[in-house]
Amino acid sequence: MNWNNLAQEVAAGNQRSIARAVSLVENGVDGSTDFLEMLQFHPNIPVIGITGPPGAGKSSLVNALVSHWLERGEKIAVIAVDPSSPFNLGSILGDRLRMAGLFTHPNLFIRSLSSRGSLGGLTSGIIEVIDVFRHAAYDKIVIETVGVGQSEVEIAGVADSTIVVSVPESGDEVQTLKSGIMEIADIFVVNKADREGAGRFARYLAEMAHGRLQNDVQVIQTVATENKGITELAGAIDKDTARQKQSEKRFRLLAEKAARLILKQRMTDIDTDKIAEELKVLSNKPGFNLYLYTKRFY
Ligand SMILES: Nc1nc2c(ncn2[C@@H]2O[C@H](COP(=O)(O)OP(=O)(O)OP(=O)(O)O)[C@@H](O)[C@H]2O)c(=O)[nH]1
Ligand SMILES: [Mg+2]
Repeated sequence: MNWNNLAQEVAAGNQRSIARAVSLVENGVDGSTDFLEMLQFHPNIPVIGITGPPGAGKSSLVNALVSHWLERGEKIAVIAVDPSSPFNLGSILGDRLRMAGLFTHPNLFIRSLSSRGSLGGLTSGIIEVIDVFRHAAYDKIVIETVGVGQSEVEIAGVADSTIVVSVPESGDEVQTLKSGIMEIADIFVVNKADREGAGRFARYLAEMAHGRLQNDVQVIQTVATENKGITELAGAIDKDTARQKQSEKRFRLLAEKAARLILKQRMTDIDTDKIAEELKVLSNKPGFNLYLYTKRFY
């Protein structure tokens, strides 16, 4: 494997090389750490997270936004994270983009990642994959993730701008506003605004945000399937991205990513099967203490 060559091809925007690099990095194959060390870090490429409950219209929104950005001549990378199956991951998003004739667009790269085997809801290789896209100098990196469990809160740990998508009926479900969601949203989208109650719910979200002194939080109504509100949403994203560039949050995010990488590195030689075997013997011995036992791994 000529990693140097691969790094150059990725930087040149060669889609096949990007696909290859993403797979290698995602699977953490031998040498991929050295490869990651070769990558150029373009700090100003915004990572945009899109989350929300199943069926809220996230993929439809990504599709509409991507069309909008491609028309503007931008290069976009999309990551679809699926919490359950590694096979139908983002298949709906893929179908949509295929239908829109965008799937093979030279300025679009779409990749599905499984969230299995990760520390939390998000896939463990996502930071590295994002950095491959950064090296390829995409203008924007978009992550779609279904808001179940912890994943929507986790996405805020990797995205510069987090968009929380809901629908007018969500107003009736306290669950939508479950703890954590209000704090992570930079932009609220009330999608399916062709349905009743969208305006009321949008105003409610704005009031909630302002009540918490989150005055920069924007609330946008969209009808993703009819391309309504997409220009406004794209504008809101630009505005938020510009705001984030000035903010301390960027460095906190970067520190969080650093911490995740350090944690991952420290965990690599921890074999829980082996530890279980050892504990089977040790824990029955008098004077056993788990804190003293774990000290050897520090
Ligand atoms: N009426 C209406 N339907 C919409 C709108 N946006 C999306 N839909 C429909 O809602 C359904 C779900 O849309 P998706 O875009 O797949 O939603 P999603 O949030 O990506 O779904 P998951 O990835 O499965 O969580 C589809 O049948 C869409 O056609 C909208 O603005 N109005
Ligand atoms: Mg989807």
